[in-house]
Amino acid sequence: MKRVLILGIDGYIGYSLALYLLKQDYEVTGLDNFSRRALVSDVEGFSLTPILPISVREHYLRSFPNFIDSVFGVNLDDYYTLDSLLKLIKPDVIVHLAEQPSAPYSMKDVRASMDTQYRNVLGTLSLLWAMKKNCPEVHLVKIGTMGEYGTPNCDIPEGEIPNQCLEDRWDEMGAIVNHPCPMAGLPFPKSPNSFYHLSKVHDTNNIIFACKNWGLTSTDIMQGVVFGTKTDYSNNDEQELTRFDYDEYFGTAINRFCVQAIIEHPLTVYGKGSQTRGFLPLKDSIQCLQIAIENPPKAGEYKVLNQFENIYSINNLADIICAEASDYGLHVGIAHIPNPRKELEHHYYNPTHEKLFSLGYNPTIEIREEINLLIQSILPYKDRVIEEVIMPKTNWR
Ligand code: USQ
Repeated sequence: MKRVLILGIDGYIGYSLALYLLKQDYEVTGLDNFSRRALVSDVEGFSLTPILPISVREHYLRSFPNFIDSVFGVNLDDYYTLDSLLKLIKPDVIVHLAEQPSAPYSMKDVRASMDTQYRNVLGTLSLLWAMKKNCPEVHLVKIGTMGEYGTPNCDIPEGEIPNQCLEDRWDEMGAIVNHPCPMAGLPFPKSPNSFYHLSKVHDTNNIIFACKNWGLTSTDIMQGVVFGTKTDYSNNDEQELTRFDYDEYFGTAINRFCVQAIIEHPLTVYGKGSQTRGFLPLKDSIQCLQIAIENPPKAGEYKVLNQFENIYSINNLADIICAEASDYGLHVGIAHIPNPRKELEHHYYNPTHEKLFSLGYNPTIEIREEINLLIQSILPYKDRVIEEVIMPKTNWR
């Protein structure tokens, strides 16, 4: 089984992925600096699900015989620690989830936007140098975002840029003699809407450069908005609960709406609500990450996968959530509030997402059922909701 290093193992997706892989006999090592816990508490948010202290989580992870090690309290820009870790662990795959994940947080103020770009761009750069030195052959699975593309008035492609470091591409003086022809559409012009999404574009450019110049190999996953609490291998034990944020900064649309629904708070649809995005349940996100781990690109190649189940408008989702909440006797309304973000509300949106399907992605088609189960799974935590963090306060304009 593969040896996987998960950067960001304490996060929403990182912890779920770790348990999922451990239950399938992968060898897992994790790194985390607990920044997600710290940032959420900085904005006075709170995970709806009671997540355990890190010492207890670590103890649980170590109860799996295939959990190799954890490196906690370390930032990715700590190049020397990363260097020693890669030397020691010798992973087959590195899944990089160790970034500041919130677009609204990155638009909060100068400190938050600098913090976002510092952590994300420089952390990833430090990782690329450490990989070049210690393990240039390792497959880097990097979580990017569909938001890198923005909402352009044209179709959004997937594809790969082939290895550009092969010997026959260069003459003895180092000049390019045989330029590979990237698949049409890549690199694709990006038009992101926040400093967070921009940080991911900067990451992408740095990764493409590292593949082109040093022959690193990477799958860059452009992921849609994730929702839900469980994977196919989750049980109901408290040690297995992943975090579930619903505040303005770290909660995402469906998760926020479901928390609002369980306290019968009107759903906070921003603006007209016709903005459209790609969404996928947490269990699909984890399934797709495993597919990415098991299907590396060719050595030296940079590959893009657009990872989402389907596209939905915010209005569409709000209607589904109101209807599903009524199954639990909840009466939920919809409040169109002034959009705090600067984003197109009516727009063309047609991203390709065929590659994961062709590699065996078996999607959760029934979004209504999934949302129904999500509401059911968070209802027991209703009394933990802090209402004050629901309404948005950050104006992106
Ligand atoms: N929205 C509302 N009401 C809310 C929250 C959000 O109408 O209470 C709308 C927003 O205006 C936006 C859409 O929902 O049009 C999505 O917003 P979001 O907060 O769910 O997601 P976003 O800020 O785009 O970012 C999230 C994650 C990020 C990930 C990204 C995937 O925080 O880590 O990269 O989803 S994507 O959006 O596809 O780029």
